[in-house]
Amino acid sequence: EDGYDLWLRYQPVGQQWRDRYASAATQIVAAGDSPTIRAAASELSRGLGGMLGRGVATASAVTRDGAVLFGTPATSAAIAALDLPLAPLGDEGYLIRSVDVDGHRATVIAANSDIGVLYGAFRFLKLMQTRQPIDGLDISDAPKLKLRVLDHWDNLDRHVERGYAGLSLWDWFTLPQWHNPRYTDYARANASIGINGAVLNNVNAQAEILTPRYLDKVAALADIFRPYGIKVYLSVKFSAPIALGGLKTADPLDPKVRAWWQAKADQIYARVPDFGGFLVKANSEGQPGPQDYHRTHADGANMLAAALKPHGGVVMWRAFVYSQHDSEDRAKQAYNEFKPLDGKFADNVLVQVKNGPIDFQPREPFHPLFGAMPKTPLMLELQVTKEYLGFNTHLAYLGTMWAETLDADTHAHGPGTTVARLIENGKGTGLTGIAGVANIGNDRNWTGSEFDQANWYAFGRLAWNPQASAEHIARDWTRMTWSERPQVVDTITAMMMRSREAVVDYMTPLGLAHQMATGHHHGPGPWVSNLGRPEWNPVYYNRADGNGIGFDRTASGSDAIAQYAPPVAAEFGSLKTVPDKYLLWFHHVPWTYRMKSGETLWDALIEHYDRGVQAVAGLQRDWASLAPFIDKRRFDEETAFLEIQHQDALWWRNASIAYFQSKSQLPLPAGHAEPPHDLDYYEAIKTPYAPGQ
Ligand code: BDP
Repeated sequence: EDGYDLWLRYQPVGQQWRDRYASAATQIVAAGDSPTIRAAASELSRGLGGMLGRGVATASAVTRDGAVLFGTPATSAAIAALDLPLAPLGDEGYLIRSVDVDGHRATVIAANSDIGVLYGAFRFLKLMQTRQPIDGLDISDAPKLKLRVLDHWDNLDRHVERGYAGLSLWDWFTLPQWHNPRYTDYARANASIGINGAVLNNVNAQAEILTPRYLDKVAALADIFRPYGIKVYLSVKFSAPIALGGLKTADPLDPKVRAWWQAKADQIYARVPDFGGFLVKANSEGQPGPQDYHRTHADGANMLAAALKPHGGVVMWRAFVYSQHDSEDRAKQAYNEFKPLDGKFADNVLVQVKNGPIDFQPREPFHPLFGAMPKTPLMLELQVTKEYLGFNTHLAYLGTMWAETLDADTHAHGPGTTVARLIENGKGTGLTGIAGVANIGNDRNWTGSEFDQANWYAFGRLAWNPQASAEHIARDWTRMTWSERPQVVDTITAMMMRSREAVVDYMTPLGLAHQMATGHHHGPGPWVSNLGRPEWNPVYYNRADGNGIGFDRTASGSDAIAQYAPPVAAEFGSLKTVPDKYLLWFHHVPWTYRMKSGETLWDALIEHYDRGVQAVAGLQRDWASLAPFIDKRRFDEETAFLEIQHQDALWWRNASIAYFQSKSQLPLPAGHAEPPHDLDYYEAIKTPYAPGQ
């Protein structure tokens, strides 16, 4: 096994399950022959055939016990006759039920739309992949969010920004003629977890993607993805009217600029009638935007929205902004720029907000814009690729991290206003969504490591249901990816569940953030202070000095805390109630500050670093115990990656302690080893060709 099959391996089930399943899957009966229904039929053939170890017959009607009938009431009189309660399932939901059809025992997979049927087919297969019964079924499900989108930060030369899994999957050079079968497998994998959109190119966009030559290539991908319910979207460069259209300005209120975008949208929809829309990074990190013309983000977004509106497209406008002139506290800037614009966006605009106020750190409190824009649909942006969590080699299951954000209580409209509930609310537009920055490339195993597949998987599952349990998701993924053996499932699930906390502990414990080395963000750099803008430097975030450490975001400091609803501000703002995990995010405290546990901050900090390193050693031990049960190639790769992670964790621990000790001048608590080298040694370590920059 080389990981190519992801969680869709469909390996033969053990004898006891084969006996149970075989009689409930004797015949595949497709109602309809659209490309989507054909995709469902082919997936069921592949999945049932693989798991049962024999081909399963196809038929045009139910003629024996154990038939699997799938379609919509519109395409099948047999399904219509069952009079199933499909109305509440919307456009994408499905129902799976054990029924009687023409006197035969059957399973029906039904939906209002073909794509719902395909999702149902994958769910039916998952029941078997996770060894659930498939008789006596009565399941119905529908996604809670409308846009479930992967953002590919892929450049046209196939370099992937923050990508650790090879080159871009999109081979622009051979498109539109060559349809690499991988494009279809990508679509299958996404459909299996309900992802229904893909932004094909980097948010740091190249204008050329909008030229007819590239739009033809985009259209080819859209055609391949369409049967799987996946719409394509593009990141656009705000200055494209200048770069491509020869205009003198990209001012969103200029009629020529507006006409250019309208014509461009028309040109796109002529090729891709169901094109999803635009994703925009504007006035952030050097990207052009409406503020270049003294216009607002709303002016910019609404111009693009107007161009897309006649065709049904949407604008996903990013709130990830920070600018040179306001660097007092970078964490405050998105809120400051966007909150005043609440209510000013067109009804086909979503504002896309990262989970935390800084930038995809191993841990951040939730972004204060959640709850602060009651009139604007907010789309949550997560980073599936592990830019700040050890690239592809560190084992860090992000399901727990995302659940932490989704479950966070903003108190915006009283207690229980979690981020999940906020993003499920389209504010009257019907628009809801979530985006994940993809971790996918052309590596054989797609994501650069086996365990990073779990993050793609978990993103899809949480996009479908933001209130799903990260642990259930990990367990399902493990069963499908590794083994049905309980020992393997329990061990791997437990490893995954504690993995992200380990990364937080060895990289940025107790609310520290942005301590990574310059540019590539690989390895520690807590001492870095030489970068052009203050908020690019780790010292800006840790503020360590002879007295103490941490960023004061209370009223005595930047007062970022005031951007949260009063109960949250009160909790995080008080040293008595702030959770330890956010202590240094919100407070600057002396090295000798007494933690709730009674120990000093200094001692607690050291303990966290060591706990992180020990946790990785624990992952290694657990993994080693699974050697007899895991195929050799995948086992060996993960063994090596865990060793890399262990060395990196030690490096993080030693370098961070060496730096902070140079400030605190305190001895390490008993039982904790001094870093083996001095600070100069760690500062001199460079990783010049680290991937993903
Ligand atoms: C940061 C990345 C950078 C992205 C930026 C963004 O380092 O490569 O361009 O986010 O989200 O995390 O726009």
